Amino acid sequence: ERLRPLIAGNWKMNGTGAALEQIARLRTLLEEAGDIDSEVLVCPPATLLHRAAQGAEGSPIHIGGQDCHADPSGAHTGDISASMLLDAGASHVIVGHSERRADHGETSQTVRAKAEAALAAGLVPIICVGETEAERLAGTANQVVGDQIDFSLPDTFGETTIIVAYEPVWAIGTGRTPTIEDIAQMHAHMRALLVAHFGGAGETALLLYGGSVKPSNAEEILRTANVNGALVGGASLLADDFFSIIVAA
Ligand code: G2H
Repeated sequence: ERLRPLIAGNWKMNGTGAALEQIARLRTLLEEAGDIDSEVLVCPPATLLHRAAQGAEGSPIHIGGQDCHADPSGAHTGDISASMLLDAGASHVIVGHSERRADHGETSQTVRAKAEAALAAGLVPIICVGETEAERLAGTANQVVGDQIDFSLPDTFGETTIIVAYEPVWAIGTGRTPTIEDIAQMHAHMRALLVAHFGGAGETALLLYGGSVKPSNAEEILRTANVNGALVGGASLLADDFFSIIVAA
C-alpha cells in the first residue's frame, strides 16, 4: 500500500521574525487546497520554533527542530535538548544532517544517541544519511549509507515511525541531483536494510529524498519507488515553492 508521504522543509540557519509570514502563507495555501495527501513539516531555526508552532496551531503544518543534544539537560552551553524542542511546539527533529556531521564532527554514534534522546522525549527523529561525491565516485555509496543506517538508527524504534532521509552530500544546495535511477537504487537498498533490521517497521519506514528538491523536479522524484517524501532546504524558504512540492507528492 502507498505510505502517506512526508514533505519536510529544513530552513537551516535562515529566518528571523519576518519569515513567520511564510508559515502563515503556507497555512492559507493548505487551507485553500483542502484535502492534501501529504504530511507537512517545517523545521525553522530554534529561535523561531515557538512562534512558528503558534502560527501553525490548528493547521496541518507540523513543526520540527533541526538538531537536538543527546542529553536531557545539563552543562552544554548553546545546546538544546529534545524535551525543550517538544516544549516549544516541535513534533519532529532532524538528526545527523550532513551539515551537522561535517560542521560539528557528529559521528553516526552521536547521531544515534540524539535519535534515542528524541524518541525518549516523544519526538519523531528524522535521521539523515548520504555519501559524499568522492565516495560515490569510488563506488562505495551503498556501503557508506549502509554503515550510516547500521550505526545511526536506534535499535528500538518501538511504535514510532522510522524516518530516514537520503541526502547525497554533493546534491545539497548545489542544484545537482542524482539520476532517478540512482535515487531508486539507493532507496531500494535502504528499504532492504531497514526490513532486515526492523521487519514490518522497515516496510512502513518513510524514506525521504533530500538534496536540491525544487518545484520543477519534485514530481519525478516523489513518484520514484521507495521515495516516501522529501527533505527540502532552499525551496522550503518560500511558502509558494514549498507548497508546489507538497502538491507534487
Ligand atoms: C539538503 C536539503 C535539505 P537543499 O540539505 O535538507 O537542502 O534542498 O537546499 O539542497
